[in-house]
Amino acid sequence: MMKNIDSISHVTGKSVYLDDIPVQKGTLYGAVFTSPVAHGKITYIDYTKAEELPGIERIFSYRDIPGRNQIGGIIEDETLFAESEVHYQGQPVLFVVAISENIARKALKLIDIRVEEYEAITDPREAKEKGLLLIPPRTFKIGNIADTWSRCEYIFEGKVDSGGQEHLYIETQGSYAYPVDNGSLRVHSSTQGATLVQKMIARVLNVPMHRIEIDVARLGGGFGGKEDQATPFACMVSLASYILQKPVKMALSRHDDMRMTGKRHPYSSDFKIGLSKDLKILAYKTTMYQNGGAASDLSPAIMERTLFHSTNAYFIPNTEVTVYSCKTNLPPNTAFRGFGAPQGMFVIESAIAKAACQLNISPRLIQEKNFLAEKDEFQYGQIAENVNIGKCYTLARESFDMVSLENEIQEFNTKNNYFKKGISIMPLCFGISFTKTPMNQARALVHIYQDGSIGVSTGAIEMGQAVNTKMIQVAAHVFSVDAEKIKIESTNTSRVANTSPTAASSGADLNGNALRIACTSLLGRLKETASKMLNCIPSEIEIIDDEVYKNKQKVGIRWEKLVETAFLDRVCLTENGHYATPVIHFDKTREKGHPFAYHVYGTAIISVTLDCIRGTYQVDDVKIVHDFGNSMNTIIDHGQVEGAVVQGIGWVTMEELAYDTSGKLLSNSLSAYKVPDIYSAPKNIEIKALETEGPELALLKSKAVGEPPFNYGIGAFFALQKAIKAFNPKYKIDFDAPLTPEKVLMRLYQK
Ligand code: MTE
Ligand code: LUZ
Ligand code: MOS
Repeated sequence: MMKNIDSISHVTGKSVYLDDIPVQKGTLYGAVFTSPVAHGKITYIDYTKAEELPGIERIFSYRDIPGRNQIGGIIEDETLFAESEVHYQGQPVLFVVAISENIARKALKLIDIRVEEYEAITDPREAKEKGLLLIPPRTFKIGNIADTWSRCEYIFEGKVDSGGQEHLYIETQGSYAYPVDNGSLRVHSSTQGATLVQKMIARVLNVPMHRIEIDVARLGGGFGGKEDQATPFACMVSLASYILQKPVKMALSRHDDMRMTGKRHPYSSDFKIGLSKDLKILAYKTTMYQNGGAASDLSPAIMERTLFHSTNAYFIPNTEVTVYSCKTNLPPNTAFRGFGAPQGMFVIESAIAKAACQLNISPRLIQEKNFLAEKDEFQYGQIAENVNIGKCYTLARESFDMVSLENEIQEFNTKNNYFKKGISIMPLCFGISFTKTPMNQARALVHIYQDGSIGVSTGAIEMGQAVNTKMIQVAAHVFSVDAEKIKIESTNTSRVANTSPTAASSGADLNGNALRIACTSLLGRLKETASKMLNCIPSEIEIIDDEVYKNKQKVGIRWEKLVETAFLDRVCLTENGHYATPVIHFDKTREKGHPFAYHVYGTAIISVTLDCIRGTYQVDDVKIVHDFGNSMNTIIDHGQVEGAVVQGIGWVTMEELAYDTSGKLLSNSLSAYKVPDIYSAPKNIEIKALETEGPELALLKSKAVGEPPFNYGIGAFFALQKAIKAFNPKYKIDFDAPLTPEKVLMRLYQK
């Protein structure tokens, strides 16, 4: 199995990130001056003193923008620099450019600003009450809940809260821009969305997109945090570079990155669930309040994915799910692995946990009664095909001996007074494709050089998920040549244009299929050359392991010779491949369609041990059956599952964002914001693949893997909840994630 091509250069420090690009002579450095209050009107601003500081080149405000002061992608509601009003603490107001980063940061302290403060709102329900919505609410429904409640044997209601989450990519946001020929700019950006950055810079500068070249070597992590939010920083350095005609660079400090950028959306929700006597879920209604922050950013799309995944892996014949996207005075919240799906799944799993607790049964009994089956209709109209949830669950139940695990835990709990264990099952169904159909397209540009080596450019951005390794595998597979022959170039908008962000777990699917198409077409040309050389027809030719075969016989012509001959014969050795996912469509006016190419399924069993004196806990075991399809790289795919699970566990257990009443982020450093480390990661993660052929629409039948397994982590919440309940039967179960040790302790001794 091919290893991640970056692994050696990562551990030896040779991989190039934004900050490793050698800077040009005369490069200037930028720092951002931001709003000190969460909501208000700027009544006075004076930066003459800052400008006089030796080494300061210039300070930019919205007045210096030659084009539009607007960087909103889906909704145009976000300025690059505040004009008169400010809407969150950390909102960019000015961009200071100096001969060094130190001087630029020093100048920030000399800026005098006065803001007339308005009321700041941080709670989404309060925002909704006041009519502060980013976009109108949306509702997905199927069947008729109103007529169903009366038929339900049991009805339960509750409230569910889930918190935000800091991306904590190791490389902070940053960008480097410099003028090139013809009034153009070349911009290096740590972004998942090169074309979005290009488009917004062009908008801000009022130049055509062809003047702006974006180049991305790789990111030190993105996790969604750089799908939209790399853009403002790239726009700022570009503005300064364009006006000054000098190279300008900036990278946020960790602290600035944490306080200025958006995070996973916190949600607050109400649910009502109705079950029959035999535990079939007949009706489910939920109203969710998404904390969008001060501008839309990707919130409308995230809201949509919450709606799509609000019933997780279950078929519920009558549902009504509504999401309000609420405008608050926090930094605009944004994409984060799972993209709204985890928030939706947490609510349905909470509803099931509540029902099970009230009925005094294991939630598993409700879960297994309600799994999606073949040809069931999703709320959004897509008919479920190749449904693997039942298979994953059954395999997990059998191969991990789920029932004995439950019994062992029960036995442990009867024998131990101050340590309690809990176990939970987390099923998964996650749709693959951007929910906005037009985004599901990609291109790849392939050059075969005269010496037989191959250069590949695609729109995919490497951020640690090893998409570049998968791209090499695709080219090596189609040509049947040694992977050493293939080089993946940086992601560059001049080589591959109009890219979708590398997101929605579909980076490999979309770009890999474009690459497969380009390589297949080049292979056809090379076979034609070979057939001429060997006096036969192209269909008699094969290339296997760098050698030409005719009718399954080796003919003594190596790949290099074939390429050289084709070149001398003036055959075009360059090809552009284009891929657009077939089949998918969605009609927003009816909220029905077939938005996903396929779904990813799985089942996780999570168990925890709780120290009932201290409230501290350990996740012991995560046992997973995951539906990889026909995994093209099991090492990489397992790594993706492990990383995602740990990140998911972090979200529901230890990662707690705290703001004060003025909207200031208190958990703005790693001493105050706890992320999973090697000590808090589960002691054991066991991953078993569900063996299937894999769907045609996945890259080489290998399913997308980036985001779906994040959701397994949610199970840690319910496992902990059960451990608390085992210690304190009086604990009235509630749903307020993250379940930090402090919150656990309070619940252990609740009366
Ligand atoms: N893995 C690493 N190491 N670093 C990342 O930033 N991002 C995740 C996932 N895995 C991420 C990662 C997210 S949010 C997505 S959408 C996918 O990778 C994107 O890559 P793919 O589409 O190629 O799977
Ligand atoms: N980004 C996006 C995403 O623009 N649309 C999506 O559907 C999506 N899904 C997951 C992650 N990012
Ligand atoms: Mo991932 S949230 O789609 O970048």
